[in-house]
Amino acid sequence: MKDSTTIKSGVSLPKKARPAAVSPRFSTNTKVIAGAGAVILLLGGLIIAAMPKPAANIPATVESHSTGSASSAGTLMALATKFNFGSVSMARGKVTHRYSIRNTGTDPLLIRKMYTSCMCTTAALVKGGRKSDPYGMPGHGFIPTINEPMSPGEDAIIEVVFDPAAHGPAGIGPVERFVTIENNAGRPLVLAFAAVITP
Ligand SMILES: [Cu+2]
Repeated sequence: MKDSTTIKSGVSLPKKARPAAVSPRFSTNTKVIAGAGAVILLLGGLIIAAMPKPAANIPATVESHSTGSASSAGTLMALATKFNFGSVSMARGKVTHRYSIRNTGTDPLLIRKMYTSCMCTTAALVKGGRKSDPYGMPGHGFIPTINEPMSPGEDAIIEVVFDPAAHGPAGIGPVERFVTIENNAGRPLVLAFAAVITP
């Protein structure tokens, strides 16, 4: 009798305790799962919040497109960019050289400005039977904007006049001068010449 009662009570107690112990375990597990779900939702929200950043690239692509389409198809070239007068006598006066230039591109271009590196040198544009005013050195006179168009394949002449006596007797010896032709198709075209000035 004593054994049976102790067995009954011993058996009955664990049976009551088990369901009570199991049900709290389920509830804690669901809380952990719910907590993990909240973290995933939070991370998802952060990723979505970070997504609009690539949209900032749109203005950059528009910018590169507009610069790419701007006047890059015209090209101003010279048959020869350098010339050597050799020995030039002050007593014999001014000397002239004609450079041939061409728009070798596929689009029209504009010659904007022309100027020389020294007051002893002038340059004029000769095109279609017309000759421009001679342009000199910036600072030795106002350099106007020319805006002379050149069609694709069109030729022109840059007529350069050099005065060996412009610097007086101190100007004897070797010299190098430059003519710069600004245009809307790219970098300025620079023509150069050399001379050795004698009395
Ligand atoms: Cu000079």
